[in-house]
Amino acid sequence: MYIRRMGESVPVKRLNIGNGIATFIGDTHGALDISSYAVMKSVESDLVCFLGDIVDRGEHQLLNLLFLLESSIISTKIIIIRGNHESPSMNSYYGFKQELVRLGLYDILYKEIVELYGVLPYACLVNDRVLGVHGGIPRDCMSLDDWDGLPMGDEVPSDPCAFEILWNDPSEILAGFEPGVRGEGTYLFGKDAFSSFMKENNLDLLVRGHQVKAEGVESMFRNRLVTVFSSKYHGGKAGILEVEFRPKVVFTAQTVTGQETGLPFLQ
Ligand SMILES: [Mn+2]
Repeated sequence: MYIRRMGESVPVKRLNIGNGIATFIGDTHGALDISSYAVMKSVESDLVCFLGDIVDRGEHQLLNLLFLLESSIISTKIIIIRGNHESPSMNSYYGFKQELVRLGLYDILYKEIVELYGVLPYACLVNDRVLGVHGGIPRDCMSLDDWDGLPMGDEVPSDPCAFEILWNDPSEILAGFEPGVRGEGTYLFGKDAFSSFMKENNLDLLVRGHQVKAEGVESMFRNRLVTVFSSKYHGGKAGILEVEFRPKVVFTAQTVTGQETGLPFLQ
């Protein structure tokens, strides 16, 4: 039902918002109040991009997913890209399958949810200058033109580039790529790899989630990469990143707590 309503499925969602404001929300992991707050804030933004990892871990995983799907269908300003937790293997270990079983909805809903993971974009590109992904840059797809050819519809990304976009992490102490600590097929990317990628694709800023940050938002690589983490279930603050195109790209970090969202029914 949702897939039919979600429209065209593309690996890289390209958007042009002129001299507007794009808001990026990192991993929410079932934090429905943070997601609701961000969607409400979308009236002040020209785009709100959720960087994946919508389910697993938190209190309202299914509601969070359905709320964001509905919001993205109703409003073209709201988009969701895929995280590494939009995957059945992760959902087995980190709580989403268990939540669906507990609600008595597993048999009814899970097959369609998994199909839906396969149509979520791997990246969003705003004004050709700011790229949003869940994890990071992959070793063997240094041109965004290659990303446009990534296969869609996979339960778990079969293409190594697609997999790494969801899983890789930055490292300021490395130059190139090194195997990551998250398991087979995951990599860390260092400053030279990052610089090459940004130059090759003429980008100003890369925004990604995937790593817990105590302050919710953290920048690296001389402010050209920002990690945003927006779940309240990891002990840190929930980050929100606003990127203004003035037309120079300027970003501002904010944080919010569950209490501050003004949605007490979800506390
Ligand atoms: Mn993640």
